[in-house]
Amino acid sequence: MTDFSEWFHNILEEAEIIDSRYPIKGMHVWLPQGFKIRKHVMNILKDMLDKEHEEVLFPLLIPEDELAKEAIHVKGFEEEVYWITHGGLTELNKKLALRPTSETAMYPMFSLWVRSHSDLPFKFYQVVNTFRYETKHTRPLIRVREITTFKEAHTVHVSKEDADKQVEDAISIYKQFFDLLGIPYVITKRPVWDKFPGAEYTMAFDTLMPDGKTLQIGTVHNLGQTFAKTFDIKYETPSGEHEYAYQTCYGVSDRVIASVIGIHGDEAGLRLPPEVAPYQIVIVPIIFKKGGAEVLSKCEELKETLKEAGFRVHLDDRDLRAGKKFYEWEMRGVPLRIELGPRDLENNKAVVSRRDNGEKSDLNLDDHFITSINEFMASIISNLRDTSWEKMNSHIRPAETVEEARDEVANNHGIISFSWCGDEECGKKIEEEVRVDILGVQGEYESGKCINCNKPAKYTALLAKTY
Ligand code: A5A
Ligand code: MG
Ligand code: ZN
Repeated sequence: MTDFSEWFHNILEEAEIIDSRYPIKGMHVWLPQGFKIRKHVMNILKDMLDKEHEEVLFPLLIPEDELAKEAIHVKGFEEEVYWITHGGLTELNKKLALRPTSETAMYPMFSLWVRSHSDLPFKFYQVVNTFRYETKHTRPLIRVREITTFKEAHTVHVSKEDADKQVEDAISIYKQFFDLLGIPYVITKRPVWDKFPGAEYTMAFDTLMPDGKTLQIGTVHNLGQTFAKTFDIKYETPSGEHEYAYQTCYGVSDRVIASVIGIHGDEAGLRLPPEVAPYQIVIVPIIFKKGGAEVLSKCEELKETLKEAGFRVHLDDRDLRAGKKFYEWEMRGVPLRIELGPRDLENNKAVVSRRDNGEKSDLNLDDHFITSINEFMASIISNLRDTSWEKMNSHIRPAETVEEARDEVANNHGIISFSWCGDEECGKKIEEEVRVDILGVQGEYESGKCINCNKPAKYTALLAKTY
């Protein structure tokens, strides 16, 4: 991929994921193929969340006074909020914000709902659109002004320990989710100047895109008692006292779909993990002049068997050259293609071709062939996952000095790990000197010196050019 940005833009159009010609900057139309991928991706996550969370749906609009209540939070979002000022011709006496995120929509209600310790924990989530007037360069799915696939979970707990534990649980849910999609990630604790507005701390998942820039694909925030104090979310303890609750929230967006497309894609187009592919299998009959009807009816039979086994399968019986069909389905990322011609029919077999690695093999159409298909699917996702992790890991390099970090970044080596004292001023200096962002820290560091100030290092930190 020589120019990722151009590749990404083209594939969204060619594979009919998104139409970016909608006449508002940063807002796009989901097309049928994209919508299906989005649906399957979100269903994976929803199934995981549904085990312990309950799905809810809050209004899109937030009254100005509620949004303004949490000072740090509103400061963080003030330049990104869209406002509704009129109802028809009448000026509203209270402006209404289009949610940039839903803390200030939900928490006034949480304050009404939380009564006793026995009501807790609360674990809610919703999948909604949110609006952010982004000033950085917008890109479909990656930085949008209408985030159409905003999954936000919000939890309430009786103790700090429970909230800390919830952060760990959320991280483990997101790990499983990204693993199922084969998306590699680094997890860091964001520097204080980059945490979510109002949070005690933010844990973030970043992945590495093919152009060497990292993309934040998920965040988990420990909100402590900040919002509970602002919105008066209190519970009665067993001994009858009233205590402020502890909260967390965590979210992902359209960026997850951007990473599935961008990270697995290749020169020929999409390479979709079977779980999220609109069609998992496409059957292409190889028809010559004779024997066409028999081949077609065998293909129909195959399609029905695969459908009954639970696969999303399509029989492409259009009157087109097989090569043209191959090209098209490869571009759309269909994980498996089955080709069947008159010779195969005689031998009761077909040819299976994998999109992930291009390998072709014979498939005996005996009683066990569904087992073989299942094995192919499992092998495809594990191959996509392994190769993506290898690629990302090969672009994580250590740097001993600020100069070295700068060179590595300039040579497009992705993510740089380095020793850092943890000091805010020093960190900002590093960001300035290397012209990158510090993603965050990965844990306590035992020995060594900060690459910038030479003071004893506290952490191993990561930096990268970011989206
Ligand atoms: N309420 C919490 C969960 C929240 O809003 N967190 S957040 O601000 O970090 O957003 C959650 C996730 O949405 C981010 O991790 C990022 O992956 C994604 N996101 C943020 N702004 C976005 C934008 N303009 N376009 C696409 N995705 C975005
Ligand atoms: Mg920054
Ligand atoms: Zn330092």
